[in-house]
Amino acid sequence: MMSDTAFIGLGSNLAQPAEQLKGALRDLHQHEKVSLQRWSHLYQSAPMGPKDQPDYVNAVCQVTTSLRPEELLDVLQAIEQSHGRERKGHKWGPRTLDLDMLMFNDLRLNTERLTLPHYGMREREFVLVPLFEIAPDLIMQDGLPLAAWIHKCGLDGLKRLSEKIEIV
Ligand code: A4P
Ligand code: MG
Repeated sequence: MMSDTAFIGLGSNLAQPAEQLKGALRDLHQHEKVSLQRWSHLYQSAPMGPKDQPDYVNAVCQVTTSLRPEELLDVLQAIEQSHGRERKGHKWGPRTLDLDMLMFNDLRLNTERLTLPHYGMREREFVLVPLFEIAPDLIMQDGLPLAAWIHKCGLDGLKRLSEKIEIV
């Protein structure tokens, strides 16, 4: 039973970012214990953190799954690896593919491997805006609607790309 719902943030700024995100959505779609429900347009933005790196392309998707949160993280990390992700240990550096688990049901978790909801969501318009596109009624962990979080976060220079990914 794929009875649990998770939101996943996708990001890339190397090696044809749009293609990386497209491939990652296909990989999720093809996993037998993950069912891809909805996904946002692609959004381009300047890098948060070090500026000497290319612009990012981001998206958010919603899945249902029969996996436990740690197992879903394993799947996300395996997909990152298969897309040539290198962990160089330098914070917020460029990457071919980054998959962050934003939320898993309304679970709160803080283990060595997994913090839920994702620690950085609140400040990241490139997460909140695509999330709003696919889940406009979402209530966040502090009880406020997602729209209120977006209002506080501001919308500096996030650009929605015209292409919407088709999954076949
Ligand atoms: N981890 C804990 N909680 C989670 C979770 N909810 N989802 C642990 C995923 N992973 C989680 O992640 C480090 C460890 O976090 C994992 O081993 C996992 O056990 P990582 O992907 O290896 O490291 P990272 O992604 O380089 O670090 P970090 O701090 O997660 O980077 P961010 O926050 O993802 O930032 N600018 C724009 N415009 N768009 C972007 O997408 N992304 C970054 C990277 C920088 N600037 C950006 C963007
Ligand atoms: Mg990450």
